[in-house]
Parts: sequence; C-alpha cells; structure tokens
Amino acid sequence: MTHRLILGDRAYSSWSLRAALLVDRFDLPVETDFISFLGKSVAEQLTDTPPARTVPTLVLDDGSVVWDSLAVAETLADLFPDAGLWPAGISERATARALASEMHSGFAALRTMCPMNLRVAYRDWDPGLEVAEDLRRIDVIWDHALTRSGGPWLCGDYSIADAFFAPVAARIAGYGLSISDSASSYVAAHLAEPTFRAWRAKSLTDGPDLPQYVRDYPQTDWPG
Ligand SMILES: N[C@@H](CCC(=O)N[C@@H](CS)C(=O)NCC(=O)O)C(=O)O
Repeated sequence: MTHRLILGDRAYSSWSLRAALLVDRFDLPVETDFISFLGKSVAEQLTDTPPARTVPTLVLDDGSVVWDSLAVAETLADLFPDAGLWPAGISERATARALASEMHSGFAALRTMCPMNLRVAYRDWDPGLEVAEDLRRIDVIWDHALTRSGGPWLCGDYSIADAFFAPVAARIAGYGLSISDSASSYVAAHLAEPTFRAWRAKSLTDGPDLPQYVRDYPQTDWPG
C-alpha cells in the first residue's frame, strides 16, 4: 500500500492545489485520487477516511488520516526528508514556516471575496477595503521574504511556502488585483511555473463549471 492524497476539483479547490503542487513538483511517490464537487458533499465522499471532511486529505500507508493542508505538507516533509519541501537552512525554514502558517490562518477577505477559479479572469471590479487590507499584508510579507531570498521564490528554492501561496497568486492574477511590482513578479513566477501550468491546463476540462464559484464581473483573458 502507498500513501494516498485525496484532492478536490482542480479548478476550484485551492487547498487541494497546495498539496498537489508539492506531490507533483517534488515528484513524491504518493497516489492521488480526486473527488467531485458536484452532487454529494465532500464530507459524504470521505466517510471511509474518518475524521476527514475536507480536501486535501492524506491517507498514509498505515491507514493514518491527515485531514488538513498544513499538516499534510508537514507530513510529506517528514515522509520525504530528502526532497527539500522546506528550505534546508534554519532561518530560511523558519521564514517559510511563518509564511505558510500565516497563509493557512489568514486572508479571509481575499479567500471569501475571490474564490479560486482557474477557468476565468476578471477585470474592472471593486474588491473592497478588506481585500485591499489583505493585499497590503501580502505585499509586506512577500517583500520581506523576497528581499532576503533575492527571488524568484520566497525562501530560496521553491518550497512549501510557495505552494501555499500559489492559489493566492492565482486569485491576484485571476481577479486582476493591484499589488506592488515585486509582488507582481512573484505572481508571474507562479503563473509560469510548469507544475502550476499543468494543473491549470487540466482544470480547464476537468468537469463542468460550478456556478457557486463564478462571479458576475467583466471577464478578460487569463493573464498567464
Ligand atoms: N483548513 C483546511 C481547509 C480545507 C478545505 O476547506 N477544503 C475545501 C476544498 S478547497 C473543502 O473540502 N470544502 C468542503 C466543505 O467544506 O464541505 C485545510 O487547510 O486543509
């Protein structure tokens, strides 16, 4: 038996994208299974893996269930210590952990107002003050990390911190949100990253459009 990662819809499941990027980009020997966002709820589709009720969920080869994306990332780093999921240096790793943790627990306005949707890009809409506040904070912490690392990734080589911010980059790009020049370069690095591009390409034909993720704003071409 191998480790198994259960994921949601490629176009819409931002938490799934984080875990999937780690498995794909680091070429980890983990099987992936997908559940649908149509019909039955996610929790109803996960009754064989209690107490999971959301995706991503990682099921270890001994049957242990890891039901939260940050714990999934940490567990993958434990299982594959030579893969380099976290930066090797203690201070870079500390920064990467702070970044991934803040992403995991923060930016509620951005996440609520701009649900990830890799199939469309919007323009000319007003995200409001709370999203602008989230974007200001994202600018600050990205700039802090990128100044230290020299870019293009937050803490040296691509790491869990970058995978955690990939869906944020996709939202900034897809909703046409205003950010600083250095943050824009970081978003562009995500849009050009081959693992992200492969995931997005599959998302375009992976099931029907789901109306709950679609917004009634003017649309434009995907910027990547
Ligand atoms: N804190 C969780 C959140 C996971 C989550 O909310 N996943 C969404 C998909 S992106 C989900 O499964 N939603 C189904 C539901 O809430 O019923 C994590 O980090 O993994």
